[in-house]
Amino acid sequence: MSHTIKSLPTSTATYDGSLLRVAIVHARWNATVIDSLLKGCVEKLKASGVKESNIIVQSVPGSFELPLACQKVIAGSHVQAASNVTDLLGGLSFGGNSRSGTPAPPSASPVVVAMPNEPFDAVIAIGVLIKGATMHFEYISDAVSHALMKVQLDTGVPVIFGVLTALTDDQALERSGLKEGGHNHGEDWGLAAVEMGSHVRRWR
Ligand code: DLZ
Repeated sequence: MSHTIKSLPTSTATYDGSLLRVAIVHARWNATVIDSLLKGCVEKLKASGVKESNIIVQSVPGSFELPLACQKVIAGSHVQAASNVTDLLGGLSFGGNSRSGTPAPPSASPVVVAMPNEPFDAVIAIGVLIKGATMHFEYISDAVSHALMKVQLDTGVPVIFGVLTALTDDQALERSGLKEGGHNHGEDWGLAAVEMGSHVRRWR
C-alpha cells in the first residue's frame, strides 16, 4: 500500500463500535460536498459496527453554527429536531451545486428520535468552508475550529473535526471523494469517532 507522508496510516488496532452512540452535526452550506462527506462518514461508522439506531443526525445552516449545536447535542437538548440515520440515508440529497449561495433546506421529513438518557460517545461536526472573495472564510474557520476544540475539552466528549477548509472548489471536491483520485475525508471522520469513542469509554 502506498501513502504519502501526510496521510493517516491504517490503524493496526480494530475498534468495535457496536456499543457506541454517535451524533453527526452537519452544516448545509455547499450541499453536494456535505452529502458525500456524510455518506462516507456513515458508511464507516456502520462498517465499524455502530448501529443505525445509535447514529443521530442534526443539520444546521452553516459551519458557524456547528459548535453551539454540538454543545447542545451533547447536553441532550436537541431531541425534537434530530433525524436518525435511516431518514438520512433514505433521502440524502440537498440538491444544488457545490457552491450554492444559500444553505439547502433542512431535511424534508425530520424524524423525532427517542433519546435514551445515555451520553454520546462522540460527535462529528461536518462543514465545508470554501474561500471566497472576502474574509468570511478566515473568520469562520478560525472561530469554528477553536470553538469545536473548546466543546470537546469542556464536555469530555470527543468532537471530531470534520470541517473542510478548502481554498478552491476543486479542493473540496477532491477531499470529499467527488473528484477522480480524491479521497472522502468523511470516511476518516467516521473511523476517528469510533476510535476516540472507544478510547474515552476506557478512560472514564
Ligand atoms: C455566510 C457563509 C459563507 C459566505 N460561506 C460559508 C461556507 O463556505 N460554508 C459554510 O458552512 N457556511 C458559510 N456561510 C454561513 C455561515 O457559516 C453561517 O451559517 C452564517 O454566517 C449565519 O451565522
